[in-house]
Amino acid sequence: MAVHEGKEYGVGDLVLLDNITDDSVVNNLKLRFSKGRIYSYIGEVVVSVNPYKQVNIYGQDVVQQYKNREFYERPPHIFALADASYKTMRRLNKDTCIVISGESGSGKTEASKIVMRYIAAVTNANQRAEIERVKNILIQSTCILEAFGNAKTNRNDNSSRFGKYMDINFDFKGDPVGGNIENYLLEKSRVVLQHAGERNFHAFYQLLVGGSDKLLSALHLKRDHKSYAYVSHGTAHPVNTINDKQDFQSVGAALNSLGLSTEQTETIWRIVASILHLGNITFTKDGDHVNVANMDRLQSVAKMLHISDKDFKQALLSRTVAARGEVMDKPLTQSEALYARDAFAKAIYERLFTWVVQQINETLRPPANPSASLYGKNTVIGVLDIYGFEIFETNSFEQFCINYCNEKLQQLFIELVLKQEQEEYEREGIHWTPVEYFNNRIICDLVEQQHNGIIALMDEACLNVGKTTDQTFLEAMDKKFFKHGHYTSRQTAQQDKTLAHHREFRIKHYAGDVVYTVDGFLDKNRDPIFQDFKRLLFNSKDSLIRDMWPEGAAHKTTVTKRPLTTATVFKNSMLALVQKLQTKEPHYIRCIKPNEIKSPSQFDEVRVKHQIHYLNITENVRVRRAGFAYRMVYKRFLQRYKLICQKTWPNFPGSDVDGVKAILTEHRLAKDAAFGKTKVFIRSPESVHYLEEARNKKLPELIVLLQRMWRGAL
Ligand code: AD9
Ligand code: MG
Repeated sequence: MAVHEGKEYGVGDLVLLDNITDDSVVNNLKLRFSKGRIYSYIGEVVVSVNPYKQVNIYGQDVVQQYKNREFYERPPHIFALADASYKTMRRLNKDTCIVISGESGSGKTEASKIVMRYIAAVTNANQRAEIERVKNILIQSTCILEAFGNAKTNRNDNSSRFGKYMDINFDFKGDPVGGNIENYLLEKSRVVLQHAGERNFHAFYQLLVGGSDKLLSALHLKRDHKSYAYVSHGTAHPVNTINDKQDFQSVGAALNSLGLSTEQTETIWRIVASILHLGNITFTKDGDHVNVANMDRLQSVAKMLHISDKDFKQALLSRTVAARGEVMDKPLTQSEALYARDAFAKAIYERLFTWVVQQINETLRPPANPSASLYGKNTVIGVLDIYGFEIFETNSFEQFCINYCNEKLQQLFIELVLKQEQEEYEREGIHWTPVEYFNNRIICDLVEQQHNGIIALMDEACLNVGKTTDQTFLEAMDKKFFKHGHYTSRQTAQQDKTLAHHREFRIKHYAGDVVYTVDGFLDKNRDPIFQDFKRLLFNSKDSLIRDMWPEGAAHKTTVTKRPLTTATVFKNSMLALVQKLQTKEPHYIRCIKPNEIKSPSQFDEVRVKHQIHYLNITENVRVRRAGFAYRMVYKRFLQRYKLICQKTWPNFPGSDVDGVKAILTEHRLAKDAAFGKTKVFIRSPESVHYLEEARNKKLPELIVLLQRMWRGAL
């Protein structure tokens, strides 16, 4: 078994550990990490440790070593998982998905790109032009999505600030013919505010650093990012691991490959520029009268968005209120005007992001393929790459959503891995005893339960505009979750010194305790954007901007239905996602972050142990082993080990299962095995080691024998 690369590399498959504990798992991963082996298996689950350096293991030569091979034939690698997912899809004509999880900075997005590159490398043997186009867009789209949806955070220089699920559609020949991206909740508050050490979305800096002088002048921009409030809060620019100039070029090329016109690309950068200008608009106050302090900024924004200065000014300073068919303008206070400005900036950016995703989807829309039904349906591989679990110094509504999303994925993993395993034993008629593990369903329920969960309480609070505040929402939660084992607030735990003040609550997540600051929760959940802004953008002279805001067509007196809250939309999209993943054959990549300092050489055992623990890695190994460390279909087992048994070498005349039994009996291992319907199950890793060693000993003899035969033949 190639998984055994030699003792100095530890075990490639963690189920082969002699003693399964968190410590032994950590030690094994540490040993492998120190030898540049960043991947390990738990059966068919890949455990990936972020190397924090370029590793030369993704080339075309390596692709060839994994193409069309079985999982255990080569040392652990993501390529094997990508290949298994692809093979399952082709052989069984079944949709598959690859679920990548792990905390922020553990390597999920990189893993998803490696999967995509592998799929691109092993398909389209006939060089069909249309397939090449699709592959090119699949690869290029990541660079666009990262520009607009990723940012430097204190955890990761290229942190995904949105969730992404990508379906790749294949035709009956197994070539990619299209795809679709679903994006989840972009962290748009970053557009207007970044914490110390962080940046806004990459696109802003790419434009300022990489845009030509001509472009910047057309956009009324100065190159110095410090001139713009929205990109200088975090004071983290430039980042030494990021080349904004080069990235700007790549994004331009990628946008081009989508088939966007020069005008459309120009509109994208004009929108980005408009946000930079917006952030510099300030307001003066004269008595009750609020005015714009710097009209030149306002004019720049209007010019970028092709809207009228006058209407824009009015939308910034007042708000249309419609009551009983009457329409009137209500002036905003200075702080309301600032709030409106920021809400406007966030909304424009979010729409731009959604529009970009839509363009990618348009170009990837799979063709209706009449021939597919003749040969079986078009099949899909889904790749899920979300924002990882995160704990910051201050955690807000966004972290609450991100961490809830991670809870959902953990829940899916627990259910499916356990279910799959159970099903396998049942299918094969093997008796097994379930393994104990922590089920995080209780935390998912705390957040999402209808009427009784945190999101339901938040929505209820949002209904009572004016009456409820973040503080009263917190009190309502305290009352409701007083006895909940995974919820603590300052009020419910007066003694608790870790909650610094009265505006915080704590959730005991599967991956650790997170203290959330309740400030802003209700506002972010309601997420209001005034009708006036929508109308303003709908009336833009730029048809693309106009198309982005169709709801601006509504008349002033139209009372629009209250939209669903942000958290509810997010919750619904998570439920739909989980449902979708459940219909597919899942493959898992579990990513581990080896240290907090992005070092290629440091392996922080405490941090890794914590991740091993909450990812249920050790339980996963135990479940996988639930008595049996190893399993293989009879035919393959016979092929692999027939050389170590006199009865089976060189050929066994009987059935595969009898051949396997003959091998195990000759080596006195039959008692350590169970015989399922299609597979042999072996209980202890020692037996597998023993078989492998016997095979390794025999191989040189065979080679000598073969050489003799050769010479004889010559
Ligand atoms: V977050 O939840 O989006 O904040 P990710 O996606 O888990 O996070 P990411 O893939 O962005 O983490 O990895 C973080 C950084 O680690 C990358 O920018 C690389 O510098 C580094 N990395 C991760 N995986 C690899 C790899 N296989 N080879 C080389 C890697 N570098
Ligand atoms: Mg990521």
